[in-house]
Amino acid sequence: MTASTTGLTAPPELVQLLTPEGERIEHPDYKIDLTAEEVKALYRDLVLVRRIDLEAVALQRQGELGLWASLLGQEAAQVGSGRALTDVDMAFPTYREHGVAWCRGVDPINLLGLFRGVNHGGWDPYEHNFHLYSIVIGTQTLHAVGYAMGIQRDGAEAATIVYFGDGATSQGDVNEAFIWASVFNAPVVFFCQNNQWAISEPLEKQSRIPLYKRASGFGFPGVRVDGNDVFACLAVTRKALADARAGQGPTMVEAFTYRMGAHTTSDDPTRYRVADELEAWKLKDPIERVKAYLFRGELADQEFFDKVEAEADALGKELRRSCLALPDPAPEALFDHVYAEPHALMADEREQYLTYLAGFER
Ligand SMILES: Cc1ncc(C[n+]2csc(CCOP(=O)(O)OP(=O)(O)O)c2C)c(N)n1
Ligand SMILES: [Mg+2]
Repeated sequence: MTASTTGLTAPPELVQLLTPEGERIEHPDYKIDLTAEEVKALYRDLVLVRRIDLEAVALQRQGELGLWASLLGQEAAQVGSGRALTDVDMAFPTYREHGVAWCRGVDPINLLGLFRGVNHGGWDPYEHNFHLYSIVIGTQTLHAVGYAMGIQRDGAEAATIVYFGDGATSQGDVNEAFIWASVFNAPVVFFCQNNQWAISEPLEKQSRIPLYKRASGFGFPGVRVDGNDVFACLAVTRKALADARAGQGPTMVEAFTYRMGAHTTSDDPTRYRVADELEAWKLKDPIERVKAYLFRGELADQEFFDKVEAEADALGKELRRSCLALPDPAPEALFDHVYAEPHALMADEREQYLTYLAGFER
């Protein structure tokens, strides 16, 4: 594997507004003016989202969750894009978008309930305009394009964003979604978090060209952004969403980042990737660079950082407490949300299942 295929060399086409050292740089196409308060709010989001993730990994390790897909390393991509959304926009996530869920206002306990196996989806997609997690790779891109075409026909001034990974770009569904979005000029942003790995398959097994360049073959713009730079992710996604709302059709955003953890808690990445890669990406940490920027510009003092840390501690503790207190659902609840209306087959199967359960001594 060469340095360029493992993503260790930042490609020149990368949109970056904040260097890994915390230095603010300009980009001619992506102007962004953030107040100190706005930067501090982004920093808080990044820290809290990382803490939710850390607590969830610990809970899984202690047997309290069935599984967890960590977002470690991808906080800036998720918070930057998540904070670019307005209330009327709709987001379609994969299974790793805990940071976007946070930005949409979904209570993280719902995410934990899903991975604990005590709820069947977790939240009402319309409550926060955040769709249900999708585990089947790439399917949500078609759902998102269908939704985008719907709001386009309604004449809504809103956009849709859909999240997917580098591996998902090899799915037929994703390529079909690109075509439909393109020819119908659908108001959708394809937000690809290129975290360099699809479980154990490296990026070089998905594409011979940078992923964002795929977009031009489908007839819409593609842009590669530093996925560890929350300012750049915010600016690039804002523009893509604004273009979509203004009737200019889809954009593909490739957030160039790195999956710092395992694919899920069931995976052991030491079996297929080298530690050097991880070490190199640690230097590009999305949180440290915002902290350095705030320090450098004297925009925040130690008291602020301590306060955010204390808030993260409290959030982690509360999340753990409420996770352990989640009630188990009734077994027959499995049949409740299969159809919106009562359904004879479901009713039959529910009865059979209850009879079966009644055969056990409790
Ligand atoms: C249609 C389908 N095929 C295979 C899988 C198994 N699978 C789960 S995650 C994954 C890799 C996805 O990689 P990527 O799209 O890069 O997303 P990441 O997990 O890195 O965020 C695969 C193949 C699946 N869930 N769905
Ligand atoms: Mg990936």
